[in-house]
Amino acid sequence: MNQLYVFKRLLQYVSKYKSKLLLIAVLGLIGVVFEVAKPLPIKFVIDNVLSGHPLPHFLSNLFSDTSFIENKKNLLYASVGIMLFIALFSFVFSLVIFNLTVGMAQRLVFDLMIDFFAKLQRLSLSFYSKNKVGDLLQRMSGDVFVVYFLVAQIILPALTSLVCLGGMFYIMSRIDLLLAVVAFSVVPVLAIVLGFFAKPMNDTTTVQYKTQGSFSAFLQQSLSSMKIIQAFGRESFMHQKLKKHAEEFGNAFIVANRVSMTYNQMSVLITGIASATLVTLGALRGLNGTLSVGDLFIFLGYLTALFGPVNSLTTAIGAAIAIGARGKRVFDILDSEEVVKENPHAIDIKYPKGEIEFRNVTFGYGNALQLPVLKNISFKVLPGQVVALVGATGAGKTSIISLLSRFYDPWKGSILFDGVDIADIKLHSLRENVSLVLQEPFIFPMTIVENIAFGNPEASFEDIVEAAKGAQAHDFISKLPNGYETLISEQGSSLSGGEKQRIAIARAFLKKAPVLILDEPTSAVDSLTESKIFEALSHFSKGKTVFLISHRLSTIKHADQIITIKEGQVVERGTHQSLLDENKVYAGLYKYQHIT
Ligand code: DCP
Ligand code: MG
Repeated sequence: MNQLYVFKRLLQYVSKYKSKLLLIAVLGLIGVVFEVAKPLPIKFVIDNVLSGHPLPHFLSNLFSDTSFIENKKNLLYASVGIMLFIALFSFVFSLVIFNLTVGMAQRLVFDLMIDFFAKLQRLSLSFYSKNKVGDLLQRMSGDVFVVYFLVAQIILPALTSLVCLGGMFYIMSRIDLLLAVVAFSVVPVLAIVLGFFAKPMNDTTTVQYKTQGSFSAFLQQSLSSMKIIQAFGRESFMHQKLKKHAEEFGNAFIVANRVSMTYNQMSVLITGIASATLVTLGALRGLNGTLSVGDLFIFLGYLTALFGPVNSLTTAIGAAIAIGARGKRVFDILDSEEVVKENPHAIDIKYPKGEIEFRNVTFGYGNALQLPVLKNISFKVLPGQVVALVGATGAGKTSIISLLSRFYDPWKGSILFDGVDIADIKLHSLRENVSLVLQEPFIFPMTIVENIAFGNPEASFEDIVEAAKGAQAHDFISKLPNGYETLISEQGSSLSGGEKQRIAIARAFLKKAPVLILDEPTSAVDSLTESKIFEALSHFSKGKTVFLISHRLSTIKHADQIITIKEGQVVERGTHQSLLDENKVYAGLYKYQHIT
């Protein structure tokens, strides 16, 4: 992805605000007229008031009664009046332009952020195993501002500077062509210097934003694992690591800034040399009488004023280079491939029944060259059946249900929901029909009510309480100071592991989906509470297809179907009794649990 591509993409965002940009540009150009006109009244004061030269004809012709302008004081007041008028108007104009620009640029950043977040929500879990949250955070909260800089530091300043330089050149060349050409000869010299600096500036800023991203990523990871760091007493180890990241970022920052600073200072030096040349030439012309003092004054005035637009042009170019590097970080994500893609002809599940079939599914988390985690898995579950997946840790149980919710796509084979390949079902529709309780329950930093109703925001309070009762969560929730309105702190740290699990179960109970998946939902609760939850489960799951993963085999005895997974393969299927009769893997596991 190159710089031009980044600009093309950014301009697509800007084009939404074309008319506003045009308005700002027009106002900016009017502002330029004031800017260019600023030194002119002083020329009148010097040449026509103080030195007594007559006014130029085009001005004196404006007055029918010449006695007014023949009075020097009147002329002085008029010139000063014009100066004040210009000052006042440029003040008002810059305020208006600034407000319009900032407002528009802020909208642009907002647009880009929203798209970025929407994309993040579409990207599959394999993306998140490759990209660090902290780095993504940096891209979304920092790097998206490129679009702001594009408008506020590049497009508008470059445009007004160019026009301003054009206007100055016109007036200067009217006074003295040669001097004007000398003044403007800085422009090609600056271009050559820029050509020399462009690549190093791009390279060093790229490194700067990359190291900044890994710094944020490290910081985010440490902050969210502070408990483990403290528990293991590894503060100084983490401190060293942070220092290393901070140093890398700091060094990259210094190098990048040193390069752009050198570039900026070289531009200042070059314009400085040009000024010195001009002052010499101009003064010499003044001495031999070719230039009036007023003209010389205008010339010198423009010369200092020339710095402004020339500097904002060079800054704009420097900013453009930095934007290329930062914008790439944004569009790398916005353009990254959605591994779990929605088929354009995908359908909605209209009348879900909840029949699930795995057909020769092979899957792994890496690429197809690595070893698969699931090998040739096939089974069928009828609507309303309870199916239990059992097997040793790492056998692949969680992987199977992750495929069913389409967090990942299988390498080979297919998964069918009511006879339709889930790859042909809209992601939203598929997930709407599957309720999930994950092995590691996730609790949002919101109130308990919001957490339980997360999958069914329209649920009534009575339904929420009923689900909580079923999940054996009602009692402990009622004892909390604010009951159902209690706000859970970040990462749910104010709840115990078992309490979090019960809230996650209540959430799944409340979501009216025909397929319910429970991945070790009760691993952190005591056996009495567990048996109560399973009693409620049979009430809440009436008519639903239930996938149950549990290491405590006593909880799955009544399943309609038990599937034993070993090293990613289905090794046996049947009911509790038939598998005991077969006396193979399941029977072995069950007997072991019963003896101990
Ligand atoms: N695996 C992986 N990348 C992931 C998740 C898992 O490489 N993001 C690997 C680790 C295991 C294998 O896949 O070797 C199967 O993992 P599962 O989580 O599917 O295993 P189980 O759910 O059966 O294990 P447990 O009972 O411990 O939950
Ligand atoms: Mg698991």
